[in-house]
Amino acid sequence: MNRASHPASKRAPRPVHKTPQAPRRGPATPGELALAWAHSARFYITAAKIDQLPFNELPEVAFVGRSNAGKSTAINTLAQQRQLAYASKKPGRTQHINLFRVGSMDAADMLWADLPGYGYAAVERAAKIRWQQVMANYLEIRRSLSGVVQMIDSRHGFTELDRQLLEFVAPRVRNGEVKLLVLLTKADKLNRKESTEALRQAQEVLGELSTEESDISVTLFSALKKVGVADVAEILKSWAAPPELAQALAAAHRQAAAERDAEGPYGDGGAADNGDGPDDEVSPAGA
Ligand SMILES: Nc1nc2c(ncn2[C@@H]2O[C@H](COP(=O)(O)OP(=O)(O)O)[C@@H](O)[C@H]2O)c(=O)[nH]1
Ligand SMILES: [Mg+2]
Repeated sequence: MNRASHPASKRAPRPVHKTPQAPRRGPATPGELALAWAHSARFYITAAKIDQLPFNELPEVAFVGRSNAGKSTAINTLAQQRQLAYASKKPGRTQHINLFRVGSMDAADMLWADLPGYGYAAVERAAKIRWQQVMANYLEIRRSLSGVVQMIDSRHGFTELDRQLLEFVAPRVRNGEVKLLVLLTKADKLNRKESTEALRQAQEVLGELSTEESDISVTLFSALKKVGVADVAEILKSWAAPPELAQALAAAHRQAAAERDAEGPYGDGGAADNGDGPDDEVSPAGA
């Protein structure tokens, strides 16, 4: 700003003009509530192997997708946090399963699991196969898995790898044990006609998994233009544990931790809990 032409700037600063906030009209919408819920997502634990995942009785939702499909961006956008899922492009750093807790601070009602992206061109074959095995194991046998969110680049549709991944969970999607939500990402890059066609093609692929019991949905999604974000948050929130269950599990969890602490450093439990880290017992994925 040019001072000379604004003598007013020499006087006491004037209050910054702000557009008055529109008065709130009534209670929050379901979409707003769901976004507030998703915003509570916080980092919980990272596991390099499936048997390092904690035993979990909460519904667990796995985010999967080909590398570069927009998975990290989608998670960050849903949680309205800039860096919840690390958008690292380095394959070596992303080959972990990261768990997040979602829901109220004292009683989470869901876990999100960010699974390694698949289909990196740069990864050597042996590493690729190993990680496909980890994903297959997780998707096939993780008991707490109650939903899968699969990110598919809307411009490319389902690739062979995307279909292979779906095969791992297909039995449990068909019998309704695992719900499936497909996000057609980067939808801002499609025009109306292309969007319709992308949806149609996805529905055709997913039709093969559809049964009386299955719960499968697909939506266009754009982190950039905020398309589908609130809808996705609403769907995920509807998969969360009911409050009574979440509170009962949290209470049981606190009690178990207190009992372990009471045992002291020489008890069966070994070292006393230092309090900075998850205190869940570690057990195989199928437990
Ligand atoms: N135009 C557009 N680009 C996106 C969107 N979401 C992600 N991207 C871009 O796609 C690339 C891959 O995204 P990223 O979240 O890292 O993918 P990931 O490998 O699946 O985790 C990045 O360059 C993002 O900026 C979107 O909604 N619209
Ligand atoms: Mg990523």
